[in-house]
Amino acid sequence: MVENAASGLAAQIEDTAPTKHKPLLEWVKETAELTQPDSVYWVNGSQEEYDRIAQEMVDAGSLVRLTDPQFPNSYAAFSDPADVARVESRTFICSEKEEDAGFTNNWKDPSEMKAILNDAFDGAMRGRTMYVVPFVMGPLDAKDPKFGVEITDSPYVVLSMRVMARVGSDVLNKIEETDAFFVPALHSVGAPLEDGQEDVTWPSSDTKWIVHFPEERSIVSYGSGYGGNALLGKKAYSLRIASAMARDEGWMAEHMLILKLTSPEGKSYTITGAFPSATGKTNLALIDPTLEGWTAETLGDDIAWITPNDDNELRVVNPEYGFFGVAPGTGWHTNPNAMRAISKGNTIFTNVALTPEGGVWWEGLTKEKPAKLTDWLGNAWTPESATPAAHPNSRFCTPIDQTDMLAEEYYSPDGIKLDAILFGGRRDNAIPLVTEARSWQDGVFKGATLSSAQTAAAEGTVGVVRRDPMAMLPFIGYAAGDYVQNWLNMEDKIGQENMPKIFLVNWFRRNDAGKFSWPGFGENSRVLKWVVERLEGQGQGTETPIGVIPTEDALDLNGLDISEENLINSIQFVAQEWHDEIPMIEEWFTKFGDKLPAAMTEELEGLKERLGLK
Ligand code: GTP
Ligand code: SPV
Ligand code: MN
Repeated sequence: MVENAASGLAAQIEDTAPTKHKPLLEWVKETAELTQPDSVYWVNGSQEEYDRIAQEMVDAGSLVRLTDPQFPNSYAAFSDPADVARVESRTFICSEKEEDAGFTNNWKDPSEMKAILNDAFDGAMRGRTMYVVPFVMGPLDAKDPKFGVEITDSPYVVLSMRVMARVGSDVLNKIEETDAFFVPALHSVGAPLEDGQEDVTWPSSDTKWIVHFPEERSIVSYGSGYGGNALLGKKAYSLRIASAMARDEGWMAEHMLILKLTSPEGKSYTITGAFPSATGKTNLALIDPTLEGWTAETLGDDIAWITPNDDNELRVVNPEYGFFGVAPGTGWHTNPNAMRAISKGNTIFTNVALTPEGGVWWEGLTKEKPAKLTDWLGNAWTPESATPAAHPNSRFCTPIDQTDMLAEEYYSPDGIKLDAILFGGRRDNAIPLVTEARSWQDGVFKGATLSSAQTAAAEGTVGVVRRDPMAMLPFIGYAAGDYVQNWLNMEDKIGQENMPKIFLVNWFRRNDAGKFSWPGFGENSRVLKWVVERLEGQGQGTETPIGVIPTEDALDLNGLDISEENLINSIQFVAQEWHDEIPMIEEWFTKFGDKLPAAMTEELEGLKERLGLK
């Protein structure tokens, strides 16, 4: 019976598919035969379609339409409490050889993994609709557009993908016209419905697999509906698969925000920032500078594709189309630009709390806590409740063009010239507020040894410090040593004198009272100003063993209310803290084995010497 239904479906696909692209049709048919959905639907990307799918979800009880006029045409979704973040322990890079996945990734033999996935996907979409979502990461008119097609049985994923990526008929037509390669990205929540079985609001499976085949450039994800596990254009494609493409083609796919900053003199600079998950990219990307006369425009808050060109420039493009931002901590007082974008509507919130007015709330949205809420688990909540109202990894998903500060270069397939790169960690100590790297190679060393306290963006213990190279630990699609080498190679491509300057930053140092000593958010513009001054060959600094840090009076502190103690605690270099770091870095480097580039050992030895440790 099932077989009949499945072969009927294959015929239906053949007759009704809006494309003749052979490999795509074959893959869709094969997938339908394996997963046995009730029906197949090709996503065209229209507003009408988005509204209809959202309405179907509202009718089914799996999406809440917000009625508070502060959030027009917006929805809230609530996940299964066991499906709230990326699952790094279930994320795999299945290269042919284990050594090519490297020590930062889980690995399984590709054919072994395919057998497992084949079993998991057998009948996995029973009782559900299989959606086919054609998408492109980056502008459709790029020289070499990076296409993908996500097959998913989650309407939530369909709606979110339409916000986060360019999807639909235009993309499909271009794939067909140019007979383009596309990355097949197969996703199921892994919760088939038997005849008459009632659905739950957030179907998912206890078993989760987030799998990448970097050599054949394909993705398979099973069991989760959340964020990077399921919106496969994002981390799976634009970082893990794209980083492998980038290594082969001589560019870089990075976990970075992209910010265009214009000084009072009218000079513009582009700065990217690689900070680990939930460590401040969206906030810096949307910064509202507190310094008079400085203008910030954004190009992206999470992913940057960086390509050397023939004019010896690094050009940077954001492949995404929306923001998937951490909700907690986002408010009018911390991130007004994000709030303005969200308030235009068309936003999908996940795992936030609901207000009695039919709006949303999360910790940090307002300074005052509302008297009454329904928390993300559906329970009544008051300020006296012991648990947070919103999940710490709750998110807003908003179209990028809703921000008033979007730079026009966002739309350019050639992107924008890159001038400076920030590496940032969440550290109570060790990393000063800002340090200028001594060279590109030293900057790569700073990136390769970047450390940060873990956050709620992935499973694991929040607060534990781990090394997170270039903020890419969970996203490098191949061996980490080769990845570091790819960074070093950029200098050979465009020349030492043309390299962006690299800076190490930390907004999260704590004082003796355990409080953040630097106010952060809009005040980070003071650090950006110093960065720009250094690019212009100005800006006072003190030479330290790790690089140049600003002198106390080099930072523009005009109008800033900060105690002397907090200022010093923020910007200082403490030799002892780096003496303590060295053994940790040495241990970290042993993990790279013989893939560790010699340049990294050279930098480590140089640092030890400058610290007086040898
Ligand atoms: P992902 O989307 O997971 O990659 O995160 P992200 O790097 O974009 O982090 P985001 O900007 O969303 O910030 C995460 C958390 O850090 C939020 O709760 C912010 O309020 C907080 N945060 C961001 N910038 C600052 C800052 O300058 N100082 C302090 N103290 N907190 C900050
Ligand atoms: C991150 O974890 O870095 C995110 C959220 O940006 S997710 O899309 O879930 O990866
Ligand atoms: Mn991220």
